Amino acid sequence: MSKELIDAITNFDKDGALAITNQLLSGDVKPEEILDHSRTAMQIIGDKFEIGEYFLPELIISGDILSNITDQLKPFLQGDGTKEKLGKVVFGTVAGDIHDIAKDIVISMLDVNGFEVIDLGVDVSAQRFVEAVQEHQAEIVGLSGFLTLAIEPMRDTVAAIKGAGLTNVKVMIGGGPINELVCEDTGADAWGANAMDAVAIAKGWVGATA
Ligand code: B12
Repeated sequence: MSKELIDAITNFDKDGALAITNQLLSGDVKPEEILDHSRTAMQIIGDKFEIGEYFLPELIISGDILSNITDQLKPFLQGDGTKEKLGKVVFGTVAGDIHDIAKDIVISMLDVNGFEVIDLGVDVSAQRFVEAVQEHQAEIVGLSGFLTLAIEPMRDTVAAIKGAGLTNVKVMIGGGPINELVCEDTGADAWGANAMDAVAIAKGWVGATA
């Protein structure tokens, strides 16, 4: 069934992909597992785009399919039942980058795990992050980015936050090109490969058990 889902996405069969997602969910397959298969499919499409076999329309169509799948998954994302808010997180996709599907998934997971998340959207300037942290008195900032070109705005955003004297605020980063080296380079406090990492990192920072 997982192969069927990957095939449906990579064949741009939206109805098929949504029907399979439904079947998987009613068969008690975890949303995280369905996300993993979707990610594999997006990787295949991204790779074909990179070698010039696919173009922007294919990215747009597959992005729309993935968006619809994640909307279907959101009610099934389970937290740990925490009722009181653990802390505030300001989250956004950095300047110059408009990829937001992954951002929305991470925000949903933080939300169901007890965090209050202020979603700044996409193409968010460093200054806007600083203002939002000050306005909401957030303890944590999450930066998402999928373009290699997003790394520099991430570095600028970390510098702007620390430069504004918000030295107690922790910054985590994630998205396509992000790894340990990029994390060190940007000066961020942590990086994560997926939404569960984001939850574990944030919980660690507020002293809650992961
Ligand atoms: C869909 C898509 C699009 C859609 C986005 C739709 C949307 N609403 O988001 C559209 C069509 C808009 C798009 C546009 C472009 N795209 Co695009 N896109 C993709 C694609 C196929 C999938 C991205 C995605 O959503 N993946 C699914 C998510 C769910 O996967 P995930 O990584 O597992 O998500 C987890 C982690 O990232 C992590 N995470 C994410 N953020 C954070 C944050 C924190 C704090 C933490 C801890 C974790 C975390 O948690 C997530 C959930 O578990 C990728 C290919 C790929 N391999 O990723 C290319 C890709 C990212 N795009 C690419 C490019 C080049 C572009 C364009 C420049 C194309 C163009 N010529 O215009 C434009 C850029 C526009 C812009 N200014 O941003 C390149 C980037 C290359 C590079 N290295 O810079 C890629 C890699 C394709 C490729 N292989 O060439 N794109």
